[in-house]
Amino acid sequence: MPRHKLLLASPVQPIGGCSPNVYGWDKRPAHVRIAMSFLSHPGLAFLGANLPCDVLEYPDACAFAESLRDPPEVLGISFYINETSIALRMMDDARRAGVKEVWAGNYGAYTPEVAARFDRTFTGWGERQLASAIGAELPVSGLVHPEMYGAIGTNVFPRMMLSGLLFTSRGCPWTCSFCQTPQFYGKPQEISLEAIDRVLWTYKSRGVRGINILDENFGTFRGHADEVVDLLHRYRFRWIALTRVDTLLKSFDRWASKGLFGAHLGVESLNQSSLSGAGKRIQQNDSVKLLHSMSRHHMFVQAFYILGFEQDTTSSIRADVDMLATLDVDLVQVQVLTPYPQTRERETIARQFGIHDQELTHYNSRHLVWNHPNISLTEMRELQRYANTKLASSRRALRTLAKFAVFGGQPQVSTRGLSLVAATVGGKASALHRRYSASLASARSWSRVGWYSYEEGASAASAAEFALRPQ
Ligand code: B12
Ligand code: SF4
Repeated sequence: MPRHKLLLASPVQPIGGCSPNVYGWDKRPAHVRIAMSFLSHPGLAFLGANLPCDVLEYPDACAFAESLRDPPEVLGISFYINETSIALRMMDDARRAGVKEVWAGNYGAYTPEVAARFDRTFTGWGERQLASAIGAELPVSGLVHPEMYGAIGTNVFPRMMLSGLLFTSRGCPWTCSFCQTPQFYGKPQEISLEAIDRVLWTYKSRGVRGINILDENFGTFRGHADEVVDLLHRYRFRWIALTRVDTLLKSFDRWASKGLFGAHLGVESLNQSSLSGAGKRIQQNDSVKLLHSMSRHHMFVQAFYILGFEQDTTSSIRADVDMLATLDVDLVQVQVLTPYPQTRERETIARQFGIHDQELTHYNSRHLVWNHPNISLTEMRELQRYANTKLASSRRALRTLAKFAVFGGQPQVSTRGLSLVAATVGGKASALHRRYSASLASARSWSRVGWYSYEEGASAASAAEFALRPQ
């Protein structure tokens, strides 16, 4: 019997029910645009599937207030660093409502100054730590992989496609200087094939046809990844994976023959000196080569692209963006290099250039918070706009729709695409659409307004409420 009545929640959202569509961020969206939201919160879903606790995913203010009417003994909040002020406000509300302890987890809990404000913090994988904190046992049969969904769609079609989310490994063995992940999670580990098989079977039985693998780097454990790929192929899924350019290049032919439909790729930069400086150890040529191969197969590509490495200048960034715009990439998530706490990047930047902005709400990869040697704040904003206008056009969105509906991720025009879309938006998946109808409606609302990150939204008034210590 657990010792505590525990509620786990993610931060209060202006639109509840799903994660924000962080891809439409500039409020001047193109006529045709692609939108993606998560209907499940992976961190909380894993904890909820393996431990006795209640879970509140993506609440709006009303849902959160309602959850405190009969207050739990402990509230655990899962938040990212830029959501810190929301988490602190939730903590205050919870205490006023009679909650005895407030705990924090996820990357938000990794900021030392923030951790001190909570009764308890958890960094890294939570299941084992939380089990011991509440005196509960984890399932004897091993970690349960929960059923979780994401939605992708467009503003020009009323239905969104559902995909099953899959994690096959945890952690990352690489050590890119700007990234918190390796330190935060520690040694990478596999998720058992049994757990993966069980959840894939569930997705299949619900009529899901597409799988979205969101490991930090799918393929880290090559043998294990190959076995997962065989399973995906056996279930006849089309799948997309979050991975690195070098990892995908090594396995491209094999994975392409077994249902690979696209990738979320950390391209980070097309500027070789920036890549080397960040310890990224990928080659610019490799990124371009891989993107060409994926284009030949009409595969979906989401690229993470970082602006503002120390070597970058306004003209080098413009040249990079122009080059990126010639490549067949569907969604580019343009991020401004941010010195997140406890990274090598933060130490170096603080020492060499100084960090002028300690306001955590701005640590969302969209603000230049440090003194860049070559680029001013105004220039960076302008470059972000330039990148967004060039990379998020209606034309590009139409090309993406064709990849899904006309090619289905195949080199030639294929009826598989339409059948995939038809099956995923309705057909056997209809029951799933009904189950998630409220979250899907929220996802469509997000696609209309575009992401307003917290500093722009209702929480802006309290943006200065909490900040890092000046460096
Ligand atoms: C899915 C995802 C998203 C989703 C939503 C995720 C969500 N939580 O709802 C979306 C697309 C919305 C998103 C957005 C962003 N993301 Co993101 N995202 C990811 C991704 C791909 C997977 C995260 C995940 O689900 N992991 C799996 C789950 C099981 O692990 P987990 O969340 O860590 O949860 C475990 C533990 O942390 C712990 N735990 C978590 N919460 C709690 C709470 C308690 C009380 C306890 C005890 C334990 C506990 O237990 C869980 C189970 O073990 C990671 C990259 C990666 N592969 O890790 C990036 C990543 C987390 N994102 C990142 C970034 C930068 C962003 C953005 C800022 C990017 C942007 N500019 O748009 C935005 C911020 C959005 C916002 N909310 O403000 C960064 C780091 C963030 C940071 N350092 O704070 C990452 C690591 C990518 C990277 N390498 O740069 N993201
Ligand atoms: S950026 Fe990606 S590859 Fe590099 S350390 Fe972070 S998770 Fe690993």
